[in-house]
Amino acid sequence: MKIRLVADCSANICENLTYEAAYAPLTICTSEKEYKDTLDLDVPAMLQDFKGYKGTSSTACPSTIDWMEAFGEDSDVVLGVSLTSGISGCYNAAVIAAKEYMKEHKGSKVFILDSLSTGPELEVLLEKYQDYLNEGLEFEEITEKIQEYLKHSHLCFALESVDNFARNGRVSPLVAKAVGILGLRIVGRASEEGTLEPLHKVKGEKRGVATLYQTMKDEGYKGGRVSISHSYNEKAAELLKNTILEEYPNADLHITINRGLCCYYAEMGGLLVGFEDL
Ligand code: X90
Repeated sequence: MKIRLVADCSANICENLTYEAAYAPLTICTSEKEYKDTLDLDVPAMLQDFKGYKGTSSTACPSTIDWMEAFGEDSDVVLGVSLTSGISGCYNAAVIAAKEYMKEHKGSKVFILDSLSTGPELEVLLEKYQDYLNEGLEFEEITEKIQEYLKHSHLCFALESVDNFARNGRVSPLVAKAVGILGLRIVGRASEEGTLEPLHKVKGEKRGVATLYQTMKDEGYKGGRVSISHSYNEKAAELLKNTILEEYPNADLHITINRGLCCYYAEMGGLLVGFEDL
């Protein structure tokens, strides 16, 4: 039986997966260029281009064709997770693709979870799918259990800028304006509705990380699985990692670097953390 784990590229690259995995790409567009966030996108080069770029930019979710390609040529089972329907059409496209795929590949089963989140929370969810597969659970059991697990997984973030969110109308201009002050970081979470919810404004990186950890604990973190991702800010990611391990030395934790889409929205220095409250 051919099994595939699938997400969109906002999941970054999940190195802990032993099953075949694929990522449907979103696209980041400027008036000069389009960057399709596939595995071969040169993210540092894209960020370099953005440094000198003053024009408009936007993003586009994967097409149904992109999703179907990610499902593979002849998969029997596809377990997928998409970035939040609260701020993107990504999930919608995935659901249409899933129906089409099952029509074209008789007998195949495709399930897509609306994560109501993004980034490293998707990684946590993919790893959970993998646990269920390793336990030998059936497709239907897995799809039920992952929806239950979603109630126990969370995303928190510390961002130095939400300009690209504002530029694309994905947070209110009021929120964007409040963060725009130099040196301030916004610490928040993915809300129940799958939108960006700012909770605290803090000055400086150290305080940013401390507040991020406190926010994780407020969301119920107690030593379980964690995935940290960052936009070229290894120092902050390591600081968060050590803060977590100090209290929970056995936490199952790893760090990844954001790919194109997360780098674009979380912007340079941005730190994201996906985790379970179990
Ligand atoms: O064009 C599209 O459909 C893309 C829509 C937006 C994608 C957002 C990805 C954000 C990545 C930011 C972290 C905090 C956001 C939490 C919100 C749920 C990184």
